[in-house]
Amino acid sequence: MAGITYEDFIDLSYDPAAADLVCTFRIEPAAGMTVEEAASRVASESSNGTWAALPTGEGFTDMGATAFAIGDDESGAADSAGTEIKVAYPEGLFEPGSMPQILSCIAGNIMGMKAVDSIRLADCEWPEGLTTSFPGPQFGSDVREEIFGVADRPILATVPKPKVGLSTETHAEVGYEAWTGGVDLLKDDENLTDQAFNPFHDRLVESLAQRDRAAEETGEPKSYLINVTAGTNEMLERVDQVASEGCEYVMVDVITTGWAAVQTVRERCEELGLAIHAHRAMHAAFDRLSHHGVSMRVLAQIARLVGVDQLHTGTVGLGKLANEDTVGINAWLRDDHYGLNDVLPVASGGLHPGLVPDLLDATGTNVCVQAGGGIHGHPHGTHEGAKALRAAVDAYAAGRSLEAKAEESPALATAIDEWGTE
Ligand code: CAP
Ligand code: MG
Repeated sequence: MAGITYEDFIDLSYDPAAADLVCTFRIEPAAGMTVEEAASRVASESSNGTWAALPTGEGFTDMGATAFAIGDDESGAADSAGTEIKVAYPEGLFEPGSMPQILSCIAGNIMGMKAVDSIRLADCEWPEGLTTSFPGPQFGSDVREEIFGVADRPILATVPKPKVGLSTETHAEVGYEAWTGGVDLLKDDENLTDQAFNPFHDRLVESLAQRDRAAEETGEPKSYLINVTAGTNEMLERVDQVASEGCEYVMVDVITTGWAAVQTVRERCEELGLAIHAHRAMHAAFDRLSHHGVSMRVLAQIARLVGVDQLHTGTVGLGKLANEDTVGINAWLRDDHYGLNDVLPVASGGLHPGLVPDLLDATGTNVCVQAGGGIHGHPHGTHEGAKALRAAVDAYAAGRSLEAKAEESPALATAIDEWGTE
C-alpha cells in the first residue's frame, strides 16, 4: 500500500537540513529486532507513525523524522549500553516555543516502546528557528555583576538545614548569620514551600528584613532565593509577592513543577525583572540510568531555552550526589546558541570549604557555589561556616592556597579540621 509504516523512517544517506532538530539516542533493540528496525521505529513513533501501516494522501503533510546515522558513537560513550543513533526531525513537526509539545515528540511514547529494551535521549542539536522561538535566560551569568557587583569570584549561596521544620523567625535568623558571614544568597530547600511551620509570605517578609539588615551591616548586596514552586496559578501569585516585597529572584523546582509552568513563570519574571534560580529535584529519575531516560545535558538545554538564569548542574563528582558530566554541561550552558543568554551553573550537594579548590579548578569561577551542611554543620555554627566558605572562595580568587588562608581565618581552619580537603 502507499503510505507509511514503521520501516519507512530510516535513510542512512539522509543529510539533515539546517532547520532539522537532530537528536542523539542510545538504544538497545528488543530481542529479535535489528538496530536499524528499532531506529526506524523510534523515528516513526516520535514523529508521525504508529504500529499499523497508514494510508496517506491529500490533506497530509509529511512530518516524518528520519533515522540517519547508526553506531557512529561520536559521544565517545562507549561504556554505555546500546548503540548510538541519530534522528532528524523536520522543523514543521514542532510548535515553536512549546517545550511540552517538543518533549511529547522526542522524549514521549518512545521511552516506553517495546521495540527497545532501553532508550536514552543523550543530546540535541537545536536549530536556529526552534532555539530562537524560546526566550532564553533574562540575565544568565550577568546576575553576578548586575545583582552582586562581583566579577572575580563565584557567588555563594546557602540553604538552611534541617531542610524543613525551622520556624519563620529561625529561618530568617539563619539567613542573617549566613549573609553576614559572607554568603550572597539565602536559598530555600526544595521541600520548603508554604507549610504551617513556616508560611511563604511570612518567610518572604522576615527573610528580606534580615537581608536588608545584613546588607547594611556588610555593605554588600544580598539576595534571597525563595522557593515559589506550586501549581502554576499559585506560583504566579507567589512571584508577584516576591517582586512587590523587593526581591531580585525566585527559585523554581523545574522538573517537579514542569516545563510549561516554568515557561509561564519566565514570562511573568520578565515583566517583573526577576531572575530564576532553577533547582532540579527529580532530575535523576530521568538521567541517573546511563542507558535509559533523558540525559542531564538535554534537561540543561531545555532549561536554558525556556529561560532560567541559574541551574544546578552538579559538583564534578565531589560531594554527596551522583553527577553526569558537570563540565560538559556547564560548557553547553555557556556556549553561544544563536544569541541566547548563558546560564550560571550552580554547584551544590555535599560541598564544604575544603572542596572549593578542586571544584573551581574544574568549573571555573563563573558559577554559584551552594552549601547547606557545609555551612550549618560547621562546629561553630552558621556564621563561622559562612565565613569559612567565603574565605575559601576568596583565597581561590586571589590565587592563594587554602592552607595559607586558613592561617589567617580560624573559621576556615576549623572547617578543614572538621571535613578535610577531599
Ligand atoms: C544541598 C541541597 C540541594 C542539592 C540538590 C540538598 O544541600 O540543598 O538540594 O544540592 O542537588 O538538599 O541536598 P547540602 P543538585 O549542601 O547540605 O548537600 O545540586 O545535584 O541538583
Ligand atoms: Mg536541597
